[in-house]
Amino acid sequence: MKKSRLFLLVAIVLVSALALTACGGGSNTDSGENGDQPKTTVLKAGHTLAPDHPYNDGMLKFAELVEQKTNGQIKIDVYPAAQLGSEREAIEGVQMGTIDITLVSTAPLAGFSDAFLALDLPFIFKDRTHAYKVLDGEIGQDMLSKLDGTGLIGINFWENGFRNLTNGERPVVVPEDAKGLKVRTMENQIHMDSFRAIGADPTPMAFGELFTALQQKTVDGQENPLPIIWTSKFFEVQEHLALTGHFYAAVPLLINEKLFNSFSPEVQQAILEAAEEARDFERNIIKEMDESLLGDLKEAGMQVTEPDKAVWEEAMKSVYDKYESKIGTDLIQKIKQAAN
Ligand code: EAX
Repeated sequence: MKKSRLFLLVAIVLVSALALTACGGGSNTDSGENGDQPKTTVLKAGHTLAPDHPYNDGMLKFAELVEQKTNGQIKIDVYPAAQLGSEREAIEGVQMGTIDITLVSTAPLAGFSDAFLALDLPFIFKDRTHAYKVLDGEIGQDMLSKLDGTGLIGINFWENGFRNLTNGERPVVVPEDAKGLKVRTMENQIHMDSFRAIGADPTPMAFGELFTALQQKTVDGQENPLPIIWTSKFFEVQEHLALTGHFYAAVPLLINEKLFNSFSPEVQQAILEAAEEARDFERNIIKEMDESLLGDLKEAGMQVTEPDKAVWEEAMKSVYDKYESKIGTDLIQKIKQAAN
């Protein structure tokens, strides 16, 4: 989160939360032994990925830092592997307060807010540096602020990464090779239209159902970054990997708005600072895995192709025409210009 938004957010709560004397909200709140100790609040945080995916490392780091920075006032229990529901269910849960925190790709958020649509356009980001410049800068912070009032606070963006196409049928190099493939996508119209543009048959599905669908060949393929292909063991049920890098999946860290606003200004600042450190920690692990996993995936039997990304970008670009008016030409231009 940009420092200016961080301090603006904290400044606003300083004024509005002066009357608050202690943490509120969350679950399993208990006071100290003799009652005059600050209460300990235990929060529930969920995500959909495997315990050995960087989402989990990042969430555990976040929990450790929040506990440290609040002197034990806030503890966070982390639930991986969709134990608290799919990403759509987790977003609803955080909105309602049945879940306190979640980490989701922007794609399923399209069902709740248009704020992030631009981020799911094919080839919108040139590389990580470009993505971080946009996400951690004014554009990304403005997108997150559009969640305010929806029951969600978007704290900052973590990373899922550049998504690659896998399938169980045939090698894919040029877009035509994917024609007719039944490809599982996230529940996002831009993702689905991007695969329709190349003649594939997109099937939206919650992540938790995907491994079985691939195993049972209900779908031919899927698309995800290498760390997910590895930690969710998709190499066991997908022979072909095409390094298309067609979408970049940014990952907002979401917290229940009422809960966050119930905390003292000091606790809020501690949470915001911990989220910044945990984000950088998580992004670094994703980057390291992205750079090291290709050999492991080949060793695990995947046949890897390296398509010409410019050809895929050209083949998917019609989705820009379809969504430009909804997203805003200026915003798309601003994002693309940030690459320079
Ligand atoms: O956000 O659904 C997906 O393919 C996502 O990459 C996953 O849920 C992590």
